Amino acid sequence: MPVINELSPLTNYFLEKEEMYGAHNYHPLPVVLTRGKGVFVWDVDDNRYYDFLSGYSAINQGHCHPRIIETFIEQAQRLTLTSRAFHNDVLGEYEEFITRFFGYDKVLPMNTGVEGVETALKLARRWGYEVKGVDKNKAKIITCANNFHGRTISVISYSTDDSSKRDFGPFTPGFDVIPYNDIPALKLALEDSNVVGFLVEPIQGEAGVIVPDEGYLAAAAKVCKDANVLFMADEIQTGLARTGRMLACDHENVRPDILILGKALSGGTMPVSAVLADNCIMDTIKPGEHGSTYGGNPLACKVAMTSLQVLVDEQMAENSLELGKYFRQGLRAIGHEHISVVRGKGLFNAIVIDHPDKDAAWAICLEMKKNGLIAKPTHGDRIRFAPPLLITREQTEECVEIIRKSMLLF
Ligand code: IF1
Repeated sequence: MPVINELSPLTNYFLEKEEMYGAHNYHPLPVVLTRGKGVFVWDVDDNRYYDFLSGYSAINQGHCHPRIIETFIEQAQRLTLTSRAFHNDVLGEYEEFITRFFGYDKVLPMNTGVEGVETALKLARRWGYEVKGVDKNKAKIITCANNFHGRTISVISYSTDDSSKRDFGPFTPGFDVIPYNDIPALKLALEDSNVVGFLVEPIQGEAGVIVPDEGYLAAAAKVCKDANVLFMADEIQTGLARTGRMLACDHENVRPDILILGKALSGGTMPVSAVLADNCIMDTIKPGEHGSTYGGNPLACKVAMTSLQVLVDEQMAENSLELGKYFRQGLRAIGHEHISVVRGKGLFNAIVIDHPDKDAAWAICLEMKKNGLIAKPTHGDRIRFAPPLLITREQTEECVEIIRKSMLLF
């Protein structure tokens, strides 16, 4: 890999190691981070950056939040894993906490987000056969074009993004894809009595923060209810205060039949995911029919409780809602000819770069890095902006100025 001249020897040292010994399954921004605190991260040359990706919204509470880290250290020195072969004195406390927090009968704890999605798919199918009465192995789940729900083979089976699925076949059957933000298309799809679930991102993240029309989620939930189909919300990226409410579904007072959480559920410390549902769905799973080695481990449970409590105690949803509006106003005020779209909800935003140079978004991210803000393009021309939710008004203002200054060169 050519050494990029303007990078320091120390930065190149780490880049070259990854190049030599690591799978090339990512193309990261050329920055090597070594420390994080709140909205800031520092690279190995002690340059400070605003983190405008927040670990793809896994770090909503800010890097190394003191209360979350304190909980982590305390539990890590006591008991980290029992497996589910035995009980422990944390799991039940966590299950009660999170089910009351979100208003569901039960939770099934997992680890990564995609494991949460796979769990939700299994629950929907199992409910379909045992409660709805769909013929065995005929269950169908509806998903949306331009979705991102993770990278397992079943989940990419319904991806419409070639880079996520090319040459990974054969794929898992039982999924239909309809256009996002299209109620008539959903109604039509639900005419099939074998449909057991509709899996949807309240805002499509990887697609470039695609916000559906006002009322889409509520209308989709109603169409599903009328068709006896489970409304399954993937709030792994949109949830946990990111969009200005605890859940993106809260903006439309929609209560998903199956709620899938991940990422910031641990404040960026470790993979923690959760699937919440009521008994009529969750009780279709019997002992020994689903699980994972680390699912519901005491360390994850303690960290998740503190991570959720911090969101509430520090009013991060309210801050996200208010500063998200302020941030979008600032971006629009830049009035740059090549910023064709500014969109988002709360502090979950993106801009679309309309520029003759197809690599302009990447170059803009490199320029923003030089000016102290790190973000990364998605799908070439979209730059996602998602800072930790404890950012202040003054910091938001400073970041708009960094973006404006960086755009001057384009
Ligand atoms: C990557 C972005 C991608 C997610 C939603 C489930 C998952 C994700 C809505 C799976 C994960 C991550 C994965 C990471 C980059 C990032 C991402 F949208 F956030 F930007 F890829 F699309 N549902 N999103 O966003 O959760 O298994 O990763 O814990 O794979 O490159 P996971």
